[in-house]
Formats: sequence, C-alpha cells, structure tokens
Amino acid sequence: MKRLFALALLAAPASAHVVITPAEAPAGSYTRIAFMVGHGCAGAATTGIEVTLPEGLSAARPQPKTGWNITVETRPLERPAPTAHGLVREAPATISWTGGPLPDQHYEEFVMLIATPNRPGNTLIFPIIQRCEGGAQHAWVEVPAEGMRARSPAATLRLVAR
Ligand SMILES: [Cu+2]
Repeated sequence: MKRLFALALLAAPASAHVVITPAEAPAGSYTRIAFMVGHGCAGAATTGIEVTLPEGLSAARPQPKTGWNITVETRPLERPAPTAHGLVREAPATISWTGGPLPDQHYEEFVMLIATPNRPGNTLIFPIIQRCEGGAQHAWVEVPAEGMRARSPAATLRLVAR
C-alpha cells in the first residue's frame, strides 16, 4: 500500500508533460504506446506533435486520428533488417500529427504501434516538438540524468524482458 502511494506521487508531475504510457514495454516485440499530451504551450492550444523515433525501431505505425493529419518520414537502414514480415530496408525517423487544435485545458493521446529492439534494460528516448496556436512551441527533448528531473524531458520507454 505504502509503495503504491509513493509511485503515484512520483507519476503525478510527469503526467502533465508529454509522456508515454505505459512507461515500460516488452523488448523485441510489437507494442502499442500512447503519447499523452497534458497541456498546451503556456496556455496556447496544441496544433502539432512531432515525435522523433529512436534508432533500433524496425517499425512504427501511427494510429489515425480524426481531425489530425499524419506525416511519416523514414531513413534508410545501413543494413537491411530481417523481421517476421520480411526484410526491412528503411526505418521510421519521425511521426507527426498536425491538426486539432487541442485546447490547453484538454488532454489527448496520440497512439502508435512500434517494434521494439530486443534490448531489455535499455530505455528508448523519444524527443518531441509540441506546436501550438500563434507559433509557440515546446521542445520536450532533455534527457534527464539518473535521479534528476529535467524541466522539459523527452518521452521515454523502458524495455523489459518478455
Ligand atoms: Cu507539463
């Protein structure tokens, strides 16, 4: 009981930024993750979310969302990677949703299916640019040091053994 309470306290401030849920995913598998957008840019409504994908993902497929357009940019792999669905020659580099707007007071989730690398114990880093009405933007790109809390942390996903 005590432990659950402590975890809930730790989770509360982070959930106001742009964070991934769940925070952990099995290594070496297809998994669904959601980017939770808890607020806009200093009061302005959100009009775009641009997610930079970490290296090591062989697939990333955004879930379509009513009122939002999706853009996927890919980069060629140096070495083609074998997967259950054949040889993969390019990997997703960025996925963007633009549209909305999502009012500052509201909350929304942006979902994608990813193929995680088989590296349990690793943490994947997803830098995010949040764009807002009036040209404001927020860069969630800081990689927090161990035990420290960053002001504008990138979203993270910890890989665990299956
Ligand atoms: Cu926040």
